[in-house]
Amino acid sequence: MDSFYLNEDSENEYDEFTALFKYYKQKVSKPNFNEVIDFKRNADRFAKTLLSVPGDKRNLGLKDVSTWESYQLDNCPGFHFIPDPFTAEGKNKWSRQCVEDYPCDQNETNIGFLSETPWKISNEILQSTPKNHLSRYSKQLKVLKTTPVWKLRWATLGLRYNWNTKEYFQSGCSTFPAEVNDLSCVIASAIGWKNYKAEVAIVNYYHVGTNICPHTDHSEKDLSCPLVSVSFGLPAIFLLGGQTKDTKPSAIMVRSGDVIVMSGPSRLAYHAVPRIIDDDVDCGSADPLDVYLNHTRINLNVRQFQT
Ligand SMILES: O=C(O)CCC(=O)C(=O)O
Repeated sequence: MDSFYLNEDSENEYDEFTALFKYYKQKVSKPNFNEVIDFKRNADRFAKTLLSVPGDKRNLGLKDVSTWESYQLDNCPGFHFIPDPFTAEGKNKWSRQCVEDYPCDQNETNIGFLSETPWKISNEILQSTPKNHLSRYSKQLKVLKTTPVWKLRWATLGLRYNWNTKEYFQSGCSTFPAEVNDLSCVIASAIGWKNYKAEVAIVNYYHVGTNICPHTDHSEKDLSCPLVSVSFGLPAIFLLGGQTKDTKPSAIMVRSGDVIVMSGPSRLAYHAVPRIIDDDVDCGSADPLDVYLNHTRINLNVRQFQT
């Protein structure tokens, strides 16, 4: 299965959102990215706001908050894009937690409840000299595909989620990581939302060729609280539309460390990730985490459930 939320998406329907989703998702030929909004490469084309939050947040792996910028889109009020507010160490720390810690600790995953980290890639295997004319890159990918971590698609933190009914289970929740709450509070507060309380998160793990279909996140009790979304690893195309799939979405380039906040009217906007962008180069590292992130995108998607 390479798509999440297949039952919600009507792939045979024709609407503006589905049409663009299919365009960016296509495998036959590489889509053209000319229309993709790239806040990093074309920053001068977009209005930006400087953000600030008092206090030193370096313990959360964040750069000085007075250096953060936020971009918004006229056609989708409440949407904020904060280009990579993390330090390099911060990105490493958060992605490692997403792979090593969050899939266990009584958090449910698509491969069940894990008693230990699925992270089992030996440095030795990754560093060993490639045989049979395989480049190191191909060898690393081959090894990765044999490890449990490759099977991870999602993990839920806090309240468990019923993917069929799209409701949260009220019981059997795991302890929500305090640090994820701290991180989300700083981000929410930077866009002016005080008293955020993160209660649920879905960690999505995407390999090249996988995607998440058009959907809205409407299962939370209080839909006025922002959704905070943080990405690590491979870049991706993120589609952001309107309240129905008849609105043509904007395509936005999301890279490692970038943060998206969906608040106000954008909180219930259709969105999707049709394509993970494969750099297709040897990352030059034998650190298993670097190798994993060279083939994967991680998205930590945080919500407040109720007021
Ligand atoms: O991966 C992303 O950027 C979006 C994930 C998402 O939409 C979700 O978890 O509901």
